Amino acid sequence: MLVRRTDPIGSSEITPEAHYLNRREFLAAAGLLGAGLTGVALPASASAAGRAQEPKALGKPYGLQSDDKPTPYKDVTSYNNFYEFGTGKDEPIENARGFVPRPWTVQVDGLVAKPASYQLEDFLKPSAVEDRIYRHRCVEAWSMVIPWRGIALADVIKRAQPTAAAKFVEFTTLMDPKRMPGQRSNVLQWPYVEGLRLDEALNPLAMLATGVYGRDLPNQNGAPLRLVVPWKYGFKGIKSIVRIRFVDKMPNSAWNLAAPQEYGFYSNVNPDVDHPRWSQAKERRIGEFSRRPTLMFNGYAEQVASMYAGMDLRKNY
Ligand SMILES: Nc1nc2c(c(=O)[nH]1)N[C@H]1C(S)=C(S)[C@@H](COP(=O)(O)O)O[C@H]1N2
Ligand SMILES: [Mo]
Repeated sequence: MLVRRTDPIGSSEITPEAHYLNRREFLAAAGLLGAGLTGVALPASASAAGRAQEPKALGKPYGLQSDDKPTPYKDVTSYNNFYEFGTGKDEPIENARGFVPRPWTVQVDGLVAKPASYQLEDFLKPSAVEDRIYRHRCVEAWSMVIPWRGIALADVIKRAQPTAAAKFVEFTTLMDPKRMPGQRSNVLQWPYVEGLRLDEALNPLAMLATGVYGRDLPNQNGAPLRLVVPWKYGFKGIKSIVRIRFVDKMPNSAWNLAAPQEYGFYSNVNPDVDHPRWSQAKERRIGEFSRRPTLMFNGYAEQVASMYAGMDLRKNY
């Protein structure tokens, strides 16, 4: 059997983060060096402008612990997995720079009374836009706290009116190798797909995000529309969605297709179920150095645990 060593993730799971830290240190040093070379201190106004560029963390906090504070905008938007734009976490910000997420069509179909193909603006228009600050935990054992902007996924589902036969929701990313250079390699099966059980998709925490920090989503974060399910590992948060399809059988998901023994359909954050190649008991919050314990369902147990009552979460990982 062919074992593909590709993950969201990687057998190289330590290296990219070390690379990231080194790069940040390098940039900081380069900044200092630059000022030193010109021999001119930055004018007060320039440094004030620099500070003003950090957008305010907007939103109602959900599931935050007392020591959770929003991860800086720069980190949220420069440390990303988005294999359509490269497998390194520092690549999407570079390789997605020229991506134009307009015009954008979202197809809603499958087992629904109201299938339709929407222009993004029409798809969003009837829904209330909310700012919510969520914890974000990657399967790779790093985490962030992210102020998202978006709409409730449940709102979109209610508009579509799923039939009684609909049991799952499948999401699909844009397929366009001309605009998404990563799709020219077979590192994953394209297009990227993900799925939720219908009750999970209806959970009030599940969002379709259109922004971070009160601004439109940067391309590397999944512009113009991506899924946010904060009790699940980050890879469930499919980016640049073009299709939402209601189905009766459990849909495929990109990482489950790539490595089924490592990435299950449910992908709930669970400190008690280790990944086959590393522990899930702790996580490194981006920007911090010591690791913190991982919480069951990423701290959202109160809102989501009942959906998994009676399920063996070691089998349904
Ligand atoms: N289409 C698509 N969606 C994707 C991915 C991807 O490679 N392609 N990577 C996933 C993984 S592994 C993670 S951790 C999150 C990262 O999301 P973030 O940029 O908001 O942190 O996006 C997820 N969504
Ligand atoms: Mo991930």
